[in-house]
Amino acid sequence: MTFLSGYIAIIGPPNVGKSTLLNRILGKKLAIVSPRPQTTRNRILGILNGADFQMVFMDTPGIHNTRTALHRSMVASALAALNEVDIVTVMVQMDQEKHMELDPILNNLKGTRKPCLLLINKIDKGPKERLLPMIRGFQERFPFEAVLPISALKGEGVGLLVDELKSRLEPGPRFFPEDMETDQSEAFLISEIIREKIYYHLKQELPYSSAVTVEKIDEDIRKGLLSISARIHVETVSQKGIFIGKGGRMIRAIGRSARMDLERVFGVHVYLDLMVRVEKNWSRDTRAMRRLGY
Ligand SMILES: Nc1nc2c(ncn2[C@@H]2O[C@H](COP(=O)(O)OP(=O)(O)OP(=O)(O)O)[C@@H](O)[C@H]2O)c(=O)[nH]1
Ligand SMILES: [Mg+2]
Repeated sequence: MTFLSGYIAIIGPPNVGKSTLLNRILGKKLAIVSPRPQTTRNRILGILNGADFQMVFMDTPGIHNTRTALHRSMVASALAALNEVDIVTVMVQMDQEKHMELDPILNNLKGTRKPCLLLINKIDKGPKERLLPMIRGFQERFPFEAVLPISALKGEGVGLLVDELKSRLEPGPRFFPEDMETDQSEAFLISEIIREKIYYHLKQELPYSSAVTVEKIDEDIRKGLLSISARIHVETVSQKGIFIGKGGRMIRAIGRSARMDLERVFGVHVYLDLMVRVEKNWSRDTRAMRRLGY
């Protein structure tokens, strides 16, 4: 029996459901998800292991027009994924009209010999009769090997997608140990879960001005307790005030939801100490970005 393996990129505009799909395929939450665009900032690997195959999925930041240093680096890392993988899946969502935001992606894919699949996500939301003309439109725009309607949230079409991908794997090694599901460190996963809660609790542009670092993790196995100390970095003093909130209400709310999620993920009690710190205009400063993990 030949062993089959490959890297598979999930790429597309912001907010179409790329991270939701990664989580759905892996059957657990590896990537954070939010109703707002530009949630994912780093590439995240999810490794699907079978007896005779290994598929390494790469979730990427959404591709969009952008100016700040942070967003430029996000988009660059997503586009670079196209060169590093064996199979490309491009995701769009049903309720978008023209899908012009695909142009930079399709331009980057021109001339590639890699199998490219188009995923139309969120079919649970849209009228099904719109699917057929959409599929045809995409096939005219780019020689996709397949156009697959899915619902990453509900799971519809996802099994079929995995089968389609499996049939395109080539003989290759197991890139990662069989019991490995992601390349993320514990600290990164913790900082992402905290960041996810920020997207839910804070309005408008505020989440985009924040970054999270984990300063310390102490595990007391006897007590089943994980003590985490983490920092939220914001760009201005006034943002710091909003993140803390009246009498510390906001930071407590973020901490509480993060702690509940962390307890679910790690299966132990969590003590979470959160601090807010100003790192002036960090998202425009590549050196500060590097310090914060971007
Ligand atoms: N109805 C519906 N909602 C979905 C589906 N897939 C994802 N969503 C929702 O769409 C929103 C964005 O999902 P994400 O997975 O964060 O999207 P993303 O493409 O990773 O976004 P970025 O990381 O910002 O590029 C979330 O609110 C999801 O719950 C789907 O199949 N159906
Ligand atoms: Mg994402």
